[in-house]
Amino acid sequence: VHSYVKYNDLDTINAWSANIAAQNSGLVSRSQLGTSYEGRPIYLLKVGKSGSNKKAVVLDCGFHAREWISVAFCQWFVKEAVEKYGSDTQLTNLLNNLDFYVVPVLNVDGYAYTWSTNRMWRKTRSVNSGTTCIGTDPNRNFNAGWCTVGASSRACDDTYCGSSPESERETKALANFIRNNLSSIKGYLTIHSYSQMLLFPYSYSYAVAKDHTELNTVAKNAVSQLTSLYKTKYTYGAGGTTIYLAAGGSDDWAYDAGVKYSFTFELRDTGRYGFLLPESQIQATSQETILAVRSIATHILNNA
Ligand code: 0X9
Ligand code: ZN
Repeated sequence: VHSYVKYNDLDTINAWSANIAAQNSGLVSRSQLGTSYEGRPIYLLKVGKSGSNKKAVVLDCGFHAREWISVAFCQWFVKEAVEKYGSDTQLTNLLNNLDFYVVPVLNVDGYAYTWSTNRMWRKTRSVNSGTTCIGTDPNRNFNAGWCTVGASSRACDDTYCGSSPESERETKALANFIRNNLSSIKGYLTIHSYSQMLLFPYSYSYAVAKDHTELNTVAKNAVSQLTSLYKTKYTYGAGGTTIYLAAGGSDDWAYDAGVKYSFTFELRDTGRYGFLLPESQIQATSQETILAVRSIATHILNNA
């Protein structure tokens, strides 16, 4: 049975997404973004009041299979949208004027595998030729300095970049969706864990993004909002200098494709529990993170 304060398995999440769309048809609709390597559907929720020429923000969770708090956050975000639409002024204004395209779990095969077999799995579950090692790191598989730094060309490694950019069905599906909707998509938010950081381009080099100053201000304000709730400390900045150089990420790719407001969240914690963040922290983590997402979305609405 589904719970917002527990980690839910993929079948439960898929049943939840069908339900929340059916029960909130004026605000949420579900479609299929694509199909995974192992044949699972990858769902996409469009969250927003219908209108014409709306700007849109993509919010994805579950790139890395073991980052369960990310997946929990996307569910919380949709729950808050449907529960507070019409009463919360800021949220109502955002949903009236923006569409959020939410991918509750991108790496569905990997996520299922963390439930069935190996809780610490990170990658996709695609077969690699010439080895028994499985999977590609989806966040090294985008065409942004692909496999030049902070990524491995060895299929057995956790940061394997894949056989070519977008070699994975999961990354190809997301990239195609963004490419096909570039005229409306103004923001790209990808949710990972852990380390309590808010990152923006670039991570594939130390090059300073054209919009660095603005993105830094947006990040600073988002982190300030996040921290205001429970005093959770976040750092923020360009990925290369704030976390590490790593090419092939979706944030850098989306930015270079033309999505100016492109951010990676690294949610709680800073290592005490790491990827095994207790369920008792889902609520607080989600609530503080939503404040940051609202802050970024408000900036997009007013400036994009
Ligand atoms: O290394 C990653 O993919 C992310 N950290 S994680 O621990 N969740 O794996 C950081 C991604 C930052 N952005 C890029 N490297 N493009
Ligand atoms: Zn991650």
